[in-house]
Amino acid sequence: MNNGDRPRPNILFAIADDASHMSAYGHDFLHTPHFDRVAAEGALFTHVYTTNPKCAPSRASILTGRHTWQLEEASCHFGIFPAKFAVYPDILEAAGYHVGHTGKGWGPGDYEAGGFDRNPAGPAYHGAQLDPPTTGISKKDYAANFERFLDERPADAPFCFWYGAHEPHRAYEQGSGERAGRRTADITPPAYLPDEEIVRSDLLDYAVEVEWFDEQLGRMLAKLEETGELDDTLVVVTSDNGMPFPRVKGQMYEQDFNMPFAARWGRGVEGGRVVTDFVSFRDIGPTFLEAAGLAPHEGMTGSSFLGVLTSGEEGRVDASRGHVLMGRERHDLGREGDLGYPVRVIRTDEWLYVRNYEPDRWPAGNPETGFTNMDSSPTRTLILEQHDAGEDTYFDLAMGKRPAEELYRAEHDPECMHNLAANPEYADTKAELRTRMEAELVEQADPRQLGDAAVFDTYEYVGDSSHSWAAYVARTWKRPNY
Ligand SMILES: [Ca+2]
Repeated sequence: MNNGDRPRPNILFAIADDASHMSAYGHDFLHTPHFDRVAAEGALFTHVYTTNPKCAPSRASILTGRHTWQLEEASCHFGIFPAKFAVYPDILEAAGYHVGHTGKGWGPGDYEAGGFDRNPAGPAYHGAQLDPPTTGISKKDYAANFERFLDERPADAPFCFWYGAHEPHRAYEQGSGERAGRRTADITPPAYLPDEEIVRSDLLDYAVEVEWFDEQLGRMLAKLEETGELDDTLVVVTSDNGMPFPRVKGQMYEQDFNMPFAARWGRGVEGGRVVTDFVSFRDIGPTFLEAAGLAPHEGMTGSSFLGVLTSGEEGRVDASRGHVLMGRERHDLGREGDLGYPVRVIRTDEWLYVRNYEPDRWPAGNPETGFTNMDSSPTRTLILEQHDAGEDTYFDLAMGKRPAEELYRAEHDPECMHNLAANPEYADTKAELRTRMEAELVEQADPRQLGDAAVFDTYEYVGDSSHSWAAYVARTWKRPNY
């Protein structure tokens, strides 16, 4: 479709860091009135998926409109972002948009080594700080940075702004949720985490951080209302990957990459709708370009869902949007040889099929160097203490080695607790999903599917290497006794 006679909109893209929950979905242990407002006055999506559930590769797919295995070094965490991949903020800037970002843009990783001279999310607007009453920890005032960005806008230029909160990424101030008046009795942990007081309290700490993200979003929406521009702005709110708890962030289950997602555009999007179309993060860039009246970019392999947004319809709007693919390669270091844990996944209306290519490796780091592919947290500590005491239910779920194939009825088992891959009743289903996924990976030129799997482990890691396998070997090396 084309953009008709609508003026090209401003674009406000708000992305939380590690949030799985918003109250619009019925998650009642937190309150996100501003996300909920965007959803109520626009569209609430139920099936939007990151390409890769870790900060840097997820954000790279958003910016480039490409799948994670189409991004070379930018497929990895703490890697290099090659500038040969065009990013939508640059394309919009060339078309006359005023662009900028605050907080966390693309990262972590090195964009300068890849040839960018600024963060691929756009020029940075940082600096403002606030002292929130609930925790006493100074926080970034993203909304004030947004106002400065607006003040610098040339007359008549539309804007494109990336609001990348650092929240609810860890670390948290332990107990901040309870001190803010939340009760651990009001929350039930998911089935893959121990139902213990410390886990409930950890989830409440996470909740107040999600709410900070939302509160700042609310101030940005209020500013746009004040200037009379809210209805001329396409507002999209989401998160880069699932919550920073064991078996979620960085892993390969439904709640690790099914993201909260709401979009509002007063002049273009009819409100009050729930949309079930499958959308991949690589579809976001193409959508912004189409909203701006631009032709699709040859470097972007995702497809615009602007037509879904502006259709006024709900439920499954575009019948072709019935599945997505996800995957991962190397995230953090710490596995033997610093190799990645490669996975590819297909999610259809009913099923989640997971292919673990190296089942002999540990999925979340390893016991020798620590489980470094899992953020440190009170919940992680509890599970490791249980493991030391011989209780492995939750250890096996989060840190344990996994079979080469997993199959979940994800629509009915979103916590992915019942692996049906070994059940003969579903052998045909599993084979069909695998065949379909592999054919699509070939079409998308995934090096792993084309016989060049080793390339992913050759990419440079630019983060802290103190948890690397080499550092572990150096620390534990003993002089031979001779
Ligand atoms: Ca993240």
